[in-house]
Amino acid sequence: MKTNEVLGQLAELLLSGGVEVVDLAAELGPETPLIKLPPELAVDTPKIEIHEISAYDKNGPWWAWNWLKLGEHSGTHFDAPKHWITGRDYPDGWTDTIAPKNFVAPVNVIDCSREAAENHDFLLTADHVKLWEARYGAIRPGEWVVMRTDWYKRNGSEANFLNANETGPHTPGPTAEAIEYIISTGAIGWGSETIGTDAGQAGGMTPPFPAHSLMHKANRYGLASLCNLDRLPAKGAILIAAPLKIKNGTGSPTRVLALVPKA
Ligand code: 23J
Ligand code: MN
Repeated sequence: MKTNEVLGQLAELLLSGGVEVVDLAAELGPETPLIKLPPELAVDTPKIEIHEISAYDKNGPWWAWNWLKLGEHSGTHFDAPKHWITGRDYPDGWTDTIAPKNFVAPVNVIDCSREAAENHDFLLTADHVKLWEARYGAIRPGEWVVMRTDWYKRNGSEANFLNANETGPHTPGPTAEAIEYIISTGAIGWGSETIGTDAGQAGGMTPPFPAHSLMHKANRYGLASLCNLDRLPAKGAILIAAPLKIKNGTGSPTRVLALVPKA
């Protein structure tokens, strides 16, 4: 495999459309759903604000621009290891200190859309991940693993997306054992279509919020509020997810993209 030939072929395929660029990010704005944590436990991220500086007017006659009020963990976003107490000691765990090679990696897509439609609290187990590997091939070190649920189709409505009632939020996610197994494969990160990388009921699991707690303890990453995972193959796509280089950032809204071979 000659590297320059492969990159040249990729360039041709990008230009011809043989490799498609699929947008895995949701629109970012004042309507973007944000996580709501129990008020006795935590302070929430404020709603996104987009403030106009000028729009080809007296504030800037030939240009338009805005300034933003924007949480690190808003919309489609990247979770850095420093986000969680278990990952607090990794010097390369901030958004500005993660090695950039980790922002481009193959992705494994586990389709749980049928299960999540039947059970909003569906939990992906380690056995389910192993069965998926038996069918599609091993998850290799350095790759992403993402959970397709089609939950992104609810992203337009915060109430529908958070799906909370008097017993809290009800959204699908992984068990602690599934995350432990995924870490054992050497996977670089775990992604989901829901508001965070954990299930809605994950605050009551052991450990609480296992996707956050265990992935970040292992210096791995998270991706939340992904869209369009139904447009990806189980294997064979390449994920591009580069957080903003926020100084000492714990996460960042991210325009996550996938390079997908056209069928
Ligand atoms: C803080 C506490 C719990 C969760 C989260 C943040 C997220 O989902 C996040 O955006 O990292 S579950
Ligand atoms: Mn987050």
